[in-house]
Amino acid sequence: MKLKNIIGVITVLTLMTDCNEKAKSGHDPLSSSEISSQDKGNELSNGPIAILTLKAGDDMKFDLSELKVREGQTVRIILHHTGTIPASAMGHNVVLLQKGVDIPSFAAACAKSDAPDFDIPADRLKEVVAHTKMIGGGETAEIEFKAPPKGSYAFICSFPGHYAMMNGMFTVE
Ligand SMILES: [Cu+2]
Repeated sequence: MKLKNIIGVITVLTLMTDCNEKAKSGHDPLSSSEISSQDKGNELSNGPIAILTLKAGDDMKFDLSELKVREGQTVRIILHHTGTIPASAMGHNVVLLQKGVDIPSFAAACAKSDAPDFDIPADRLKEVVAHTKMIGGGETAEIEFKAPPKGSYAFICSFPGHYAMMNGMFTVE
C-alpha cells in the first residue's frame, strides 16, 4: 500500500516533468520518453561520504534532478560534461545555493560576470553553499564539502540561460 503511494507520487512527478519539458522544448516525444525512463535521484548512502555523480551534455540537462544526502555527511559532487562543446559556449557547473536565494537574479549576475566562462561573481559567493568550476565537453569537475543543515536547497548550472533547464533539488535529511 505504501509502495503503491510512492509509485503514484513518482508517476505524477514524472508526468509533471514531462509537461514542463514539452512546454520548454516545443514537444519532442523522443526526449520526453527518455526523461520519464530516467532515474531522477540518487540512492541515499549511509557512510560518512555521500558521492553524487552528475552528468550533463550538450543537450543542457542534468541527468539527476534530486540529490539526497544525510546531515553530517561529507558530500562529494562529481560533474561529468558528456558533450563536446567547449565551456565558452556550453559550460556547465553545479552551484548549490543557500536557501531563499532569488535564482533568476543570481543567474543574471553570473551571466554578466567578468569571471572566465561566466563563473560566479565574487560578490554573489555568499549565496552559494558550494560550487564546481565551469567545465566544457569531455571535462570533469569535483567538489567536496560538509552537508549544510537539514532542509532543501536548489542547485543550478549558472551558465547564461541554463538554469531554467538545468536545476534540481538537493535535500539534506
Ligand atoms: Cu550548463
